[in-house]
Amino acid sequence: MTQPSFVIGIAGGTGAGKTAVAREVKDAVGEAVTRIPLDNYYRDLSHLPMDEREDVNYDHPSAFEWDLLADHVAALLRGESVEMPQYDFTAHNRKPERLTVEPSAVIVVEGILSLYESDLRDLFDLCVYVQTDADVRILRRIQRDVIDRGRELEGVMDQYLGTVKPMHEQFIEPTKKHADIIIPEGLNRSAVDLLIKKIHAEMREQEEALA
Ligand code: UZR
Ligand code: MG
Repeated sequence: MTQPSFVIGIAGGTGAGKTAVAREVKDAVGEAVTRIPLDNYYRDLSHLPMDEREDVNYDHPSAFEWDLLADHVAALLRGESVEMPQYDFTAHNRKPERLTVEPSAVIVVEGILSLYESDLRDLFDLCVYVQTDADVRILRRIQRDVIDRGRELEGVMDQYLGTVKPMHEQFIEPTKKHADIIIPEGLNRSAVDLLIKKIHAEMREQEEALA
């Protein structure tokens, strides 16, 4: 497929509702949307033992392989398929297997620091920041890490205060200035509906340009 793509970056703090927005967009628009989770571009840490992997600061920009992600988005825009890495949160590491991603009309890059790196941002047609209060986000984070991922509450609290919160304030929150749209509380129905309308309009334009 050589049709041009509409690329959306969705950023925001942990537990803000980024993945929920991206999934909602995918459900509403369907096959034409490819989701690229930033998590999949955490650096390969296979060379480190587990105890050292546990100590990595996963909220710092240096944790991500930015060049690979930008290369992949650029390749999709050229109409080429890519081999997307997969991430394993339990192992704190990239999985050995990759997933083939085909070019599509809409690409959604979603993750805490999606709007951080300028080379990547330059590839985005629309920058979205999901803005949710820190108390709501930590409650969701506890729910996810303790209940869904079986972690100890103590560890989640230490990590939140030690890296998640300071990195949020230093690196994530400031990327809000790059946003074209700010969505309150993640799944804000009206905001997400507007985003979906915008995507449909862009897809119609792409189709008309090709006709
Ligand atoms: P979202 N993260 C982990 O907990 N373990 C890992 O191996 C890799 C990442 C966390 C990361 C960040 N931080 O806050 C969060 N820590 O995943 C980002 N610590 O994902 O936006 O879905 O919360
Ligand atoms: Mg998420």
